[in-house]
Amino acid sequence: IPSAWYMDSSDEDQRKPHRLRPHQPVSLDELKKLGVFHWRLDADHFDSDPELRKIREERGYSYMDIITIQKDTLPNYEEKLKMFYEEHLHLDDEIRYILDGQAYFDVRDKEDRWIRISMSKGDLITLPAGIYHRFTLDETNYTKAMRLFVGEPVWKAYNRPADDFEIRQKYVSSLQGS
Ligand code: KMT
Ligand code: NI
Repeated sequence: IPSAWYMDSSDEDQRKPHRLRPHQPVSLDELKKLGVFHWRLDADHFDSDPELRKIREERGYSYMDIITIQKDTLPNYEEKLKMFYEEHLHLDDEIRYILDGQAYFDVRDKEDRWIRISMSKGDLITLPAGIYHRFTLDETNYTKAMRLFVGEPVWKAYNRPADDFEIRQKYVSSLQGS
């Protein structure tokens, strides 16, 4: 919870699980070493959840909005999904809380291999600034997610290669020795 695994390299439908054979799971501890953190919360009561309030206060997540990713409700659905699945990084942490449905976040490990993180209702995840990652719906084609941010949100994504950014170099050096 959530579960994560190394991906195969087939170019089949991105919405499929893409597990390696044999299955190679990735633990929460391994994700932590990459700077990826996870909480499991009560998504049915997100608007009054003291645990969420505490996380937001402690980490300064003052901004939040809710995005429903589904063909009929998201403007420019196809275009956005395509963008989300381009390998990219941000200058700030990416903080997402799945309120309904499910989805995958893929992150690169230290050896540049893809790890697929399966997120479902109640999972909150933080991806560190500078990590290469991407996002996709799974075969259910629906998720509702809270987006959190420290201060005014900056959604700008830099597609790979973005190795010259200071934040990228900072992230890479943070991996040393962990
Ligand atoms: C991103 O930058 O990868 C995203 O915003 C993913 C979609 S939000 C659930
Ligand atoms: Ni992103």
